[in-house]
Amino acid sequence: MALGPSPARPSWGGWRGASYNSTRMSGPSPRRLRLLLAGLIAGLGVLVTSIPASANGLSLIFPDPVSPNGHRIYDLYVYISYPAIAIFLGVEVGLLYIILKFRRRHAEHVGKDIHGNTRLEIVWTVIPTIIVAVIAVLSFVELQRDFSAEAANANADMTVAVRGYQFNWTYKYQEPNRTAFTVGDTMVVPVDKMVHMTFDSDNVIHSWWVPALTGKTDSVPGYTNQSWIKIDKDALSDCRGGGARDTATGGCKWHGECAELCGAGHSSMQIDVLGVSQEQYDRWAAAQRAKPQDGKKPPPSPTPTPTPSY
Ligand SMILES: [Cu+2]
Repeated sequence: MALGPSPARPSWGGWRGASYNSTRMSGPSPRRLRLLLAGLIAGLGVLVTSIPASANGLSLIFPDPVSPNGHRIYDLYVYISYPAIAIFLGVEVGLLYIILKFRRRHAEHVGKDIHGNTRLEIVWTVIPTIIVAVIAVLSFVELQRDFSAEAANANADMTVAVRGYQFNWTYKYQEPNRTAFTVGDTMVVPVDKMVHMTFDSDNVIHSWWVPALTGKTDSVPGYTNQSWIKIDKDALSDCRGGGARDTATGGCKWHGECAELCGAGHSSMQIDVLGVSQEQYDRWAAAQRAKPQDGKKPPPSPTPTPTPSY
């Protein structure tokens, strides 16, 4: 079968032509961009307002701290986060403004080249460097203040040695002139007492974190990290900071989790700290001392069966 002459292939300029190019260059209409911007802002608003409502203490916003070092970490979080949010919004709004204002309106339009503008390049290098340096200094000061051995040991009323296992925690209580004892499950401490804490691990790296009390502290095999807590006395009145009332003791229980992925049972490494009055604590500690201490590992918490992903 004879094929006729193939139709002439339209040239770029002819087939799509000027009308295509002008449509393409003009981009979305300002109305559509305004709608997009409104949608973005609304979405961001919903996200931000829904964060504090998250249950189970799993919130992107820190709970109200109930220990002085928790307060300082909270303050540091605010000092860093609020300017970061302001910078983020400033950059995004500036970006949208520039996209709208300086968009390519005509196919022939060639924008001004700003490559090689030394002054501009110095400014956008120096400003972020200063910001990162300020964050580093503030963070380092806080680490020295609350996580150094000296700070953690200062005026300690008692020491609790926290040890991570796969997948559980134990707490060894050491008080001056008292018999030491070890418990698993809940860590019980008297409020308004300086509790020095040490952290190590039996196996892999874990991280002990109760956001209302103190920062994440890694428990590392063969190495001892240190921190401390001193739960505010008046925190027992309202269990603030996401605490739950413990009806048996009248104390408050603050919740946390292992913050270092440590194996298949990582999600089961929950943490509970029960703050009680000194009298309640003395009663509880006497009962623990009366129990036989066999020095064994705690029973492992249930380990989820790893399921292969396909
Ligand atoms: Cu862990």
